[in-house]
Amino acid sequence: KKEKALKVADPVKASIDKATQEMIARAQDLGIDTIFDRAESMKPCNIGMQGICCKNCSMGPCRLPLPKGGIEGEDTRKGLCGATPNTIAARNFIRMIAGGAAAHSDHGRCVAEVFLSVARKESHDYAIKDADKLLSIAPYFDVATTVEVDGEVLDRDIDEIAVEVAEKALNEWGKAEGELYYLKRAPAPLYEKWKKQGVLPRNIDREIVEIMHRTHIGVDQDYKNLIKQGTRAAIADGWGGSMLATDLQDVLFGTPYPVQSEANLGVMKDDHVNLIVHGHEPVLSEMIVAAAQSPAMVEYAKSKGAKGIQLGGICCTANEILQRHGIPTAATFLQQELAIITGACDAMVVDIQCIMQNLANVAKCFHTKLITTHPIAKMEQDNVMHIEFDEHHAMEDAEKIVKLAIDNFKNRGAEVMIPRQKNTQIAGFGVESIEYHLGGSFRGTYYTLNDNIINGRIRGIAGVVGCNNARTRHNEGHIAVVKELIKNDVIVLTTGCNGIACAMEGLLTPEAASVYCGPGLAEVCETVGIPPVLHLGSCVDNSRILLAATEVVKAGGLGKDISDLPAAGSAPEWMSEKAISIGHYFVTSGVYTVFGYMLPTSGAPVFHDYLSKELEKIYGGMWDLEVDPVKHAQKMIAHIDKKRKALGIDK
Ligand code: SF4
Ligand code: MSK
Repeated sequence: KKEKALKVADPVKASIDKATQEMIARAQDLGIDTIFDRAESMKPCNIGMQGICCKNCSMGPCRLPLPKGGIEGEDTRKGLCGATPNTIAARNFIRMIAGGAAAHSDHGRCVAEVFLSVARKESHDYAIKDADKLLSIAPYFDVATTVEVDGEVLDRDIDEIAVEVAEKALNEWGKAEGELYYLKRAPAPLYEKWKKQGVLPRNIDREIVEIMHRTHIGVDQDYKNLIKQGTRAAIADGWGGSMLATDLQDVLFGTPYPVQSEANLGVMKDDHVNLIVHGHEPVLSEMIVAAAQSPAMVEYAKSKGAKGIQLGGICCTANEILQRHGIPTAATFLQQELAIITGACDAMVVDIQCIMQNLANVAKCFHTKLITTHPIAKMEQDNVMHIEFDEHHAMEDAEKIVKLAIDNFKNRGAEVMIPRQKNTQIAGFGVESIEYHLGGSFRGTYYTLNDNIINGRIRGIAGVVGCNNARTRHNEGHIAVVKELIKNDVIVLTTGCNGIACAMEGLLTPEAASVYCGPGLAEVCETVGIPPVLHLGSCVDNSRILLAATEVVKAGGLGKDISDLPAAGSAPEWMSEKAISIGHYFVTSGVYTVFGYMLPTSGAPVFHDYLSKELEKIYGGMWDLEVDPVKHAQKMIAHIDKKRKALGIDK
């Protein structure tokens, strides 16, 4: 059944990417609506956008629009209970942090549970792939890696260490006393700031629950006190749930090292079985990669008339299997419907987060099998299959899914139209590989990151991350911000859909250095053979940016805290609650962080000013909003220059 959109988007205005434009037009020809069309038909609520609509009780929603011409004199707006715009905006803001921190951290919990079952030898399809990483994190949990026998120091049994680390890690979600183990990984001055402010997270779940309590009607009514709890939950995400997810995934599936791959819808092949994995959690997709690459499955695909099996990824599941296996990236968040509209997607497997419900409606128009796999993320539509993933028979589940895709290859009915566009990418970076590729340490030689920042070849570091947003032109903000930064010698660390957008544009190649970079950054990239934009992985891997910044601080020469570094953060096209949580843990870790599109705080000017001015006095980092991407990057560069000056290394 074909559905007709009320209004259709102009493909060229909707995206800067040719493949996306072609596929939006094809969808419109077929009468299938996509998110781009729906964004034309439905406009957002202006009051909600400003953060000043409260629906925390049934006497509301109470909407407090800013008077035309702004506030003169006292701001007398209030909800039925008397809640002020600042209280309402702060409550809404920290509820977004709770949503984002919960998503990242629940992902981390799932990985920790799988890790525990592997450590206890209850799940036989996984093994510990990176024992060195396990040994490197064990001390943070106070887990000994050696044992003394008869006066001799011996290595402890790795399985014993794994069980102990897994138990302590899992306990981080709900322990009754103390604080999160990983907080002490932060530079000491940052830890002391958190301690002084009383925002050290106690356990991950508690901080999220406390946000829900404090934002209930009639509880916390002081926007400064509310944001303090938002800070505690955001730190529990960045330095807790997300960091644990990243580390335990590295231990289980391997720490990423640079790999070559490709990106954009053109990675799909019309003569192969196309199996797409989409979402965030790599526990099942790791198995799907293994199953799809097994000779038996490849032979089976050939027996069904295909030349092989082409795996591809969307969103952060894509980033996870790209980083560790070089599996090509098919699409960003906004292109997910388009992957099915190629008519060549034989199966799409989804896990959690960023999965549009409309995928099921689009899949109805094609032969695509849409498969949900997670008990907490099902779809109601009757054309969706649910194959529940269980780590105890992970490979069996994965083989079942790969076989389903292969068996579906023959059912392609509609004409296949795969856009030709794709680009080469070098991904797979992390703290370890940045160190390795830039001279083997962070300081002390011609090649190292710190030395090149100090001598000015690299002006500073930017973390540019986050989603696509159908309210902005797809990828335009991402690419313009990143190009402006590297043109000005700022090296970019990327994750999430920004990483995918940069890959599609060819920015994740060493060759991009001579085309797009200023002379200093180009020289460094060409000397060591790295791209000017380093892909650090998925949304939870923003924790790698925190740790990279920490290593730069520890190496010396650039101040004593993250807030001293010539560094800035950005999310040009953000849309998810997770982005607000990430933004807030960047800010409260000392990073000046600029968001594009909008911030849901503009209707509460006092609260907005607190986030964008006052927080700097407490944590050294602050929020900012800039819609114009070039000005957005220039603001980041101005901050970087301010920090260079303070360090005495400006030119
Ligand atoms: Fe209105 Fe207060 Fe209820 Fe919010 S909590 S909906 S401001 S009465
Ligand atoms: S997938 S959270 S759209 S980055 Fe992590 Fe992309 Fe944002 Fe989802």
